[in-house]
Amino acid sequence: MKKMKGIITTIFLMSLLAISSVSASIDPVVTETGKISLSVDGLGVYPESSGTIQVEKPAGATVRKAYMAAATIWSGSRLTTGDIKIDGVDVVWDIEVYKHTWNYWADVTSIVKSKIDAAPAGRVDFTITEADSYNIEGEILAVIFDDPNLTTDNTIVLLFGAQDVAGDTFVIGLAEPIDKSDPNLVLDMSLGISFGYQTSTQYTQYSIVEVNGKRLTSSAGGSDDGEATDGALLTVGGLDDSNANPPDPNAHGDSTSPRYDDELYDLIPFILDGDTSINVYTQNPSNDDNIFFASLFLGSTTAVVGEGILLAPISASNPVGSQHTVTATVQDNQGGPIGGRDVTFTIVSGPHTGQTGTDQTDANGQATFTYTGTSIGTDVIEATMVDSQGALVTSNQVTKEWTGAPAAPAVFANPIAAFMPVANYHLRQVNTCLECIEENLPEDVPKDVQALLDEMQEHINNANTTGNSIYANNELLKALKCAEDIEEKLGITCPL
Ligand SMILES: [Ca+2]
Ligand SMILES: [Ca+2]
Ligand SMILES: [Ca+2]
Ligand SMILES: [Ca+2]
Repeated sequence: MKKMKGIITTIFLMSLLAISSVSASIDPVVTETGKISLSVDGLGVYPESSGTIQVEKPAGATVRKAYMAAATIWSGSRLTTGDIKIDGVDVVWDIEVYKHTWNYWADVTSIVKSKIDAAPAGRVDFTITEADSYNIEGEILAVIFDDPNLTTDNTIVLLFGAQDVAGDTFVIGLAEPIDKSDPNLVLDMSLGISFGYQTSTQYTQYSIVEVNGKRLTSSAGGSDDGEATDGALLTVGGLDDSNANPPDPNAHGDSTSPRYDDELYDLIPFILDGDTSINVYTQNPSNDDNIFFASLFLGSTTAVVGEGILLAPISASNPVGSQHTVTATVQDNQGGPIGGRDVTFTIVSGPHTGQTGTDQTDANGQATFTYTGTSIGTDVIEATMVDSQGALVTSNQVTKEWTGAPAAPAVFANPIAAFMPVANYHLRQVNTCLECIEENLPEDVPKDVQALLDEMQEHINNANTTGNSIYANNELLKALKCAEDIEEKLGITCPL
């Protein structure tokens, strides 16, 4: 049984529909891209009814979004508004999922943002209060920061629901192929699990995770962020954990290290250079772990999980007067291409704001939009489509910087088909001179130089339009003479 409560955003609407159509699995509920970072922490308390959950605030960062996920004990009772409080403020649930436990999701941005934004960099503490501590296993707080100190666009995906113990797969589609040589590349995944119990005498409860068909861990679970007692069993990869992977992906832990795995993972070893998707499979053979949360931090990467739309390239810079093409890729829940889907492209800010275009995806799920830059500045472009659930889905945003055109001498020489080889030789010389003059032309072109450029252009035009190669050659020689004069006036020597 699922129920939606509260005010929901577009992205929530998408995910709610996804959750209600898929029986009890984790699904993406939030995808954010930009100069953003992520803080995740968990808490499980019992017999106490309150404890501290933390946020790590980067210097100068502000909260973009914050979410709480919570779970009850196995076969527990439903929660209602205020059963969990953050600093005394009632958490109002947006999504409720039941499988073996009641799992909850809430947008808590309005509760935590002002305190975090006002706090100095570092740890910020929040007091969590549980109305019935035994019934509530624990909480996860995930905060997405706008971080002005970042230089790359990152993607953060948060997934919520309830894992199918028999096995669930989700696919992360990437806007651009993975570039493993990129020093900023980060592909960290964390899992949030409740009712996991791993002690020095009990380490047979675990979940396995496979990435692109390769085993990542066989020891996910435990009460790393809580206590080893019912009512406090919670773990999530996050603060004070390491993205180092379990050394032996097949080990279940032992009496000395029952909690062999902190649920924070590095997916880079599991992907290949050029990969455009990541396949994650989770399963719980012991049938008593509730995997209800996952986060993905994709540093220097833009991505989408589930049915969605990606726009590329992420950024580009060219002089005005040139054309720019962006490509949208539409994928289904399995990461496969969706063809025949209408895509609308919109320039949402910048000098070309308001320009739009539409295209339909091809068999590769791709649609394109091309426009010519006429003004200097940076455009922000996005693409939208209506997904199979009828919800409007917006892509990541990409930027296009239009720079000042190189001081254009207003002359050009194109390859001329009618030319004899000798004329082509002179054509190459003219082009070489033009390039050199262009590079050395001052911003304010002197009148006498402009006159010579105009004359040069005329000779080139004559060469271009005649069918007579001898005449064309003579015109090019005259153009070269102009170039010589221009060089003299500019005080430069161009190679021939
Ligand atoms: Ca509790
Ligand atoms: Ca942890
Ligand atoms: Ca663990
Ligand atoms: Ca780890």
